[in-house]
Amino acid sequence: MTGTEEILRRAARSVVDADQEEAEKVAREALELGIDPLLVINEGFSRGMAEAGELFEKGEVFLPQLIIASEGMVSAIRILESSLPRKEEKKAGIAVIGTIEGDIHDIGKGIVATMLRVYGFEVHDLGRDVPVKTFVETVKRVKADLVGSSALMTTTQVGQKMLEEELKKAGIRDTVKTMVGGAVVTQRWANKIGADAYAENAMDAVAKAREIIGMGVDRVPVFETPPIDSVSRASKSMVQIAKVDGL
Ligand code: B12
Repeated sequence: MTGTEEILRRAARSVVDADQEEAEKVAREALELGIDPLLVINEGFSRGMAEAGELFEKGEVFLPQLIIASEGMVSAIRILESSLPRKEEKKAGIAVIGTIEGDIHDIGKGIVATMLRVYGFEVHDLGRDVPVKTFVETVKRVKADLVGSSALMTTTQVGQKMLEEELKKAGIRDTVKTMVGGAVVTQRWANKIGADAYAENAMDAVAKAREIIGMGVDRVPVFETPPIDSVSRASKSMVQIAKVDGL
């Protein structure tokens, strides 16, 4: 096993074991070894969170442990983010992002925000549990090119639809592109509510963001990091994707 593989394995393990100290240690060691921080976030910690989620669903892990696991992952990501490069000097666009009201899941949204920043977007991260009106007001205030909303629960997914409606009511729907994501969200849902794009993971989000704000697919960034589709698929398969047609 190479040094990188070992780091990725330990990163994933630290989340499954809800071992915050080890998660932070692995993040620091990864930086010392010069391993790509995005690789460690996407293929190490995120993989571990997908596994922890599976155990949670099976009832083998309980909420308090999942909370500690999440905290460990968040602080490890913070350490890794401190050394992330900015791939572009020129501003790619202005993005507003947040997790829909009623939903406190923010790890994936945070990774998307980070990736957008790395790829040159000015990102206004509103955090989690964000009322639709705050999204709308911020889009207006910062003159955003893009607004991304995250929903991890079927109950909060409806907020993404409300966002589409409220942007229309405010008369600014034509001035901003909308992108939706989160474990329960699908391309079908995005089509249904009239969002401009759906992205399955953070890298897909960067590519789609650039595409919809008119930077062209030919300029989609080339990542050194392997695709994390596997993580997203694992994550999705764990979620009972509800029939949201009625929402
Ligand atoms: C970690 C976690 C938690 C943590 C959250 C910590 C945090 N700070 O975020 C804690 C322990 C606090 C938590 C709490 C709860 N959770 Co929870 N949680 C999870 C879990 C296991 C993993 C989520 C995660 O972080 N994944 C890792 C990241 C990297 O992946 P991701 O979020 O999918 O993000 C990626 C993509 O989706 C995409 N993406 C995400 N956001 C966006 C946004 C945009 C714009 C775009 C383009 C893309 C994009 O890119 C990301 C990066 O690749 C999921 C299971 C799952 N399969 O998702 C359950 C899950 C989401 N939780 C669930 C539930 C029910 C809850 C609770 C209600 C439990 C309870 N009984 O209290 C509470 C929620 C309370 C609330 N009001 O929100 C359910 C939701 C079920 C449903 N279908 O509605 C799930 C699916 C577990 C389950 N199957 O039961 N949870």
